[in-house]
Amino acid sequence: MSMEDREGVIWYDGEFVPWKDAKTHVLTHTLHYGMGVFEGLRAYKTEHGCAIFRLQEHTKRLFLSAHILNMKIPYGSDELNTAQIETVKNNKLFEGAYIRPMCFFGAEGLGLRADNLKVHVIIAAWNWGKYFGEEVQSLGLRLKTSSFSRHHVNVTMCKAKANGNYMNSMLALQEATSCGADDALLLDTEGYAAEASGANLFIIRDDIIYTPDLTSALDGITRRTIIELANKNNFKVIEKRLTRDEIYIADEVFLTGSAAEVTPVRELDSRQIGKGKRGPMTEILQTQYFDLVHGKNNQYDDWLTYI
Ligand code: PPE
Repeated sequence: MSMEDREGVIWYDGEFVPWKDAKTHVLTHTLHYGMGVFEGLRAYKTEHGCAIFRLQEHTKRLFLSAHILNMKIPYGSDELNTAQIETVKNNKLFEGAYIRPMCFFGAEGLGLRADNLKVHVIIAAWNWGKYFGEEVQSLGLRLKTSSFSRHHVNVTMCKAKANGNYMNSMLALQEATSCGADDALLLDTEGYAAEASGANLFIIRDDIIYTPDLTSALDGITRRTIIELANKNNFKVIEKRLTRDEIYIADEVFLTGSAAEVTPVRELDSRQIGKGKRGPMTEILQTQYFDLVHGKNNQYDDWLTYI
């Protein structure tokens, strides 16, 4: 079903408009140059109703991304938090949702020098099932090292979840899928593993968890969650530069992201990783992640915003 042709409502610049009417002019600045910022977060069904996972942190990152791009969001974070809650509620997504807020420059002017641009904000939400499909949750994904490097820190801004950054992700993903893999592993410009096209990377070797430092990878909120859970389990976590061959010889590998959740990796560049399926520590962290987002761990109640 086309994303345009759905029932429901979209929050657009402070009010709800029917889904099918949430249209924007073709001369919208961000459509031409990619200068915009967005978020992606999920709401899950819990015993006490539907709850958005780490809403405040996602909204905070949206504002930080906008700050990096020198974009002034004409709303406060409380307003956008409320709007996201209302978006889930008004679309009756009580079984769970993926929420997509985005800030973009309008069609008030065109050209790189346009200086009269307004910042517009939309929030959409819909039911987005498993990002990689159900079966890979235990079987694991196949990754391929990309010929496209992750952004250099001085080319685009890696700390910003910026629309334009995703051209790089899409080039890498298209290449990987056309070679029969499920996702791409992007290396940084110095050749160290950075992340997948839309998810952070973790590897496990001899019971120690490693994840690339955040020089060119997105500061993922799921990544932070997994580090917290690993610490609670007394699993050692080391953030450092990782080479692709460290991944080849890892015992376990998994990806994290709001959309991707916690997804095991079974292969990189046709080399089997570990036993070629979800490993035991990955399974523990994945199970704890799903328990957490479904409100089954009351130690982290403040990470859940009930609808
Ligand atoms: N790296 C990248 C490049 C990325 O896009 C994401 C999220 C992450 C890491 C993980 O970040 P976090 O969600 O805070 O744990 N990718 C979003 C978009 C995916 C899409 O296909 O669109 C997401 O997961 O919502």
